[in-house]
Amino acid sequence: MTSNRLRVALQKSGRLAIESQKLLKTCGIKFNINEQRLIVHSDNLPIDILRVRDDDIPGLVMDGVVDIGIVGENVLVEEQLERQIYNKPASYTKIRQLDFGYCRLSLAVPAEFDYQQPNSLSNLRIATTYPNLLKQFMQNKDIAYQDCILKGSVEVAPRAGLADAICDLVSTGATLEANGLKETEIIFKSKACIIQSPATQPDEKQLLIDTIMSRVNGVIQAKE
Ligand code: PRT
Ligand code: ZN
Repeated sequence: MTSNRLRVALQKSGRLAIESQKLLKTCGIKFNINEQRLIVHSDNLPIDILRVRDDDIPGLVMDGVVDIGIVGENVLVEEQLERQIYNKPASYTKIRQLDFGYCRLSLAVPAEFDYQQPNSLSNLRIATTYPNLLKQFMQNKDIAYQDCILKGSVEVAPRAGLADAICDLVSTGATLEANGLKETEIIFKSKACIIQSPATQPDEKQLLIDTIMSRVNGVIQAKE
């Protein structure tokens, strides 16, 4: 399935959606989002924008279904680790780090938990949406644990009796506090980035990517 148009994957809605659209628009790519539509054609350049769940973006890039994507490094590295287990295509090129989507993946425990070091979690159950990043951290420290993989509501897992601790994204820390949890260890720092597929072939597409990237660099430098 090759197309001469550059395919760009963005988060449809959520924390990265508005900033991602704004960045492309500031780079001179004209388009109008129709909430109902998955694909949006640019009005002035040979670019198609695909609006998807953020979790699908790394795989679409790694499989060469789209040329570039904007996604959080947390989702990107988690998907890469997952694909490596199953020998699926897992390569990409990070062509730009962006200045939004800042967060950290952290371990957190109930406020009354006597936490000294990661070892304090030995043989306990940890709820997370990021099992592979958690596994990488715990294996590096040689700590045995069990996981409880949840797609949402991770922060309520300890109170609900599903887990002893959690490994979840944190930005201000307000969600942890509201759930009686304390952050004990940062295991991964993340921000949004632009990734490119190893499969992007025709020269015209690469030229267009280079043009967009030089505009992105200009936009970001102007803000600094
Ligand atoms: O529907 P879709 O699957 O596309 O979206 P999503 O619900 O999976 O993701 P979304 O939109 O919530 O987040 C998209 C990306 O934004 C994440 O993958 C991160 O890269 C980045 N990001 C930045 C965050 C946060 N900050 C963040 N605070 N993603 C999630 N959170 C959540 C966190 O999970 C926790 O529930 O916010 C809560 C904590 O926030 P604080 O401020 O209370 O600490
Ligand atoms: Zn998601």
